Amino acid sequence: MSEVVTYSREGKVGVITVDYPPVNALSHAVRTGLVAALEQGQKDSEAKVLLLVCAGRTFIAGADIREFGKPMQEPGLPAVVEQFENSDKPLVAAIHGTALGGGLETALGCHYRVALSSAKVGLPEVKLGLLPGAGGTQRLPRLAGAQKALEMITTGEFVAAKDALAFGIVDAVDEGNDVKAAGMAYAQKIADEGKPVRRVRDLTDKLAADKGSEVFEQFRVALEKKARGLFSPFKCVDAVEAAFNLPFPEGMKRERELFMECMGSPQRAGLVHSFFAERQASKVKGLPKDTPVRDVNSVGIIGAGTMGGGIAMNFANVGIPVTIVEMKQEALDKGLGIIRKNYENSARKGRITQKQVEDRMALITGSLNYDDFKDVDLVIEAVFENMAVKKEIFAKLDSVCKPGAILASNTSTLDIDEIASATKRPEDVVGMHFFSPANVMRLLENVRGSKTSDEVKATVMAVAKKIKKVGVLVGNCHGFVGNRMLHRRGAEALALVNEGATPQQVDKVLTDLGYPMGQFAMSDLAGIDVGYRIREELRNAGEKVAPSWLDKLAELNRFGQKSMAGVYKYEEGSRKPIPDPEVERIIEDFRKEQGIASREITDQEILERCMYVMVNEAAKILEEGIADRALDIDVIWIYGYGFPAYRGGPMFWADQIGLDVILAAVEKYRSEVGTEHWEPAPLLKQLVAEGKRFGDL
Ligand code: 3H9
Repeated sequence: MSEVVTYSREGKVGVITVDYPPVNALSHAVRTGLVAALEQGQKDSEAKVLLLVCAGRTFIAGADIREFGKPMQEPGLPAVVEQFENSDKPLVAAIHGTALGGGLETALGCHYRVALSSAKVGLPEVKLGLLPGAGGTQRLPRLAGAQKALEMITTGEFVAAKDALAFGIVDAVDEGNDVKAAGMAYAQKIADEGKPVRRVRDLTDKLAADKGSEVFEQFRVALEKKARGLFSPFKCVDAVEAAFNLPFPEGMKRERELFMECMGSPQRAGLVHSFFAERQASKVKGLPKDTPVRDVNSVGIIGAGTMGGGIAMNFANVGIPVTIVEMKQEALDKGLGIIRKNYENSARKGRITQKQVEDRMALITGSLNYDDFKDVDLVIEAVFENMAVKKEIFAKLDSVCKPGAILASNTSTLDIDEIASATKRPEDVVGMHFFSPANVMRLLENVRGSKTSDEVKATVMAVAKKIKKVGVLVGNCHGFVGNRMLHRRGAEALALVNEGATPQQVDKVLTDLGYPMGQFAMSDLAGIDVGYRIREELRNAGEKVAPSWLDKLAELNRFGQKSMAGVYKYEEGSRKPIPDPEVERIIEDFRKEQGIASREITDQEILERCMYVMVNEAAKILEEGIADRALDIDVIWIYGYGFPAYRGGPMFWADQIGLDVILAAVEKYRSEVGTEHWEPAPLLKQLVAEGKRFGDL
């Protein structure tokens, strides 16, 4: 008998229990165990009804993702589910936690389903570049109809138990919290009432109702917009449609073909890498699992600007009280007003209730006095990027905050050690770099200073999880990981335009790669004036900063989206960048002024220069230990800058291109472009010499 799946009998009920932590994934051992336990149940003459239930925190959460990309070992999941459905004895699935992917498909192979009210069900395969491949696309529509099945399968979103009941996916919801008891009670009822087997594959009424419906075409059209560049969502629609057009066995064959197409796609590999990278990033190299974590039950924020306000919302959203300190009442009122407006917008869109708006606002207190930080567990400074100002703030915090309070800076570039030097407790100082808009973007780049204690590092990583962010711990250098790489890409994008490309050509190459926006559209969003001010400050301080056509835009008050004109122009109420001939003229004049002869630039050159320069910089970042692993860099780019998860992050992408190809191009651009940042990273050279990839590090 398998150790991970057991069979036992209680009265008339034969109980099949899966116990395979952490999430009862359908590994080979579980699949084999399920078949063996089912056979035992069939043979057990005392068992009138069979119950499938899981131990631990959840029902089966899906196929074992770790087995993807390896040769499949029999029995495959579709065959296991088929055997369950073929059972002559009624089979009940009792669901708690999450029944996901192959887990829900296994439950759909059972004849009845009961779920705890706290449970959720879903077919999230699409998020891994797949489609449900064990009958989910054929069985779910037979229970829930075309619209619901398409919604669930193309988005991968989970559905709460009570909604699953309304959609016909489960037959009963149990309000208790003991899944075994709920399953036993339901199975007993089936036995007592002598209910027959009820195979989902034989249900036809929902199929008849939706056959030939326009809903499939509508989904395809909507996906063109929503799932730009993605492969599997369209295959999901094809597979669900097959349920309506083909008899069940042929529908299953069609599902299999489409599933295998997805399985072989590079997008599947990228998305599975992203899934594991995200989870791996939370396990910091060199930080023991049992590192003590400090309690963070109250937070202080300095600055009620866009960043400070967004950061405050993250804490209020999870019930943690926040005190925001500003210099002037007017700025404080404005900031609090914006937070309220953001919450009310969410309420209008139905994402939260009006009561939640009030509850969250009640957790946020404004103040003009640093003394109000004296009891808080964590303070996050979110004022503008100026070292002198930050040092002054940290010195004040040092004198006000209680011992053990964590003092964090949201700086996006500045030296954490220098900031920490303004205090007598550098071990409590850390960077917590949120990404704009801070209440939306999932990345939290936590920056360790040279003296930051392990306890503080572990705590800020735990805080990330608590506020539902993806935390990555990185080292201290100018721009840390994300902005240091972005800076290289920005310089290269600018150089490409100087040499003859148009901003829209550069941006299109980046959006074609899958970024939500290009470099110049991003500058317009961030504000052209921001970079201009920084360059001017440097120039005033006597540093040599090359002139740029972006300076000319700023001098013409073309600040970007906020002034309806920047690198692009914008129409009232729209964020869509529109190329502007006026800007082309400004660029052309700039080239003449600088004596630059414009040349034709290919999209391939743009792609290589914008991406390879980042990869080369990332190799230096790894070498310097600023990032611990290539996967940390991937996670930063996916969650902080919208790098397409289906390409697995820039490092995974680079591994697919081939590091030898990238090194050759880096060497070529070093001689052609000549700037210092094209100097090949020694680590890149070493990996190429050893025939290795970033993934091997
Ligand atoms: C599928 O089913 C295909 C079929 O249609 C067809 C087959 C033919 N496999 O997220 P957490 C690990 S595709 C292996 O931190 P949470 C995870 O790596 C699959 N491992 O916890 C982590 O390990 P570690 C469809 C898995 O409570 C640990 O479990 N299913 C799997 O925040 C805890 O995970 C999905 O896509 C897996 N399937 O969230 C579900 N799932 O501790 C994917 C998790 O070593 N999973 N692990 O880092 C999830 O959405 C979340 O993990 C879940 C729990 C909601 C279950």
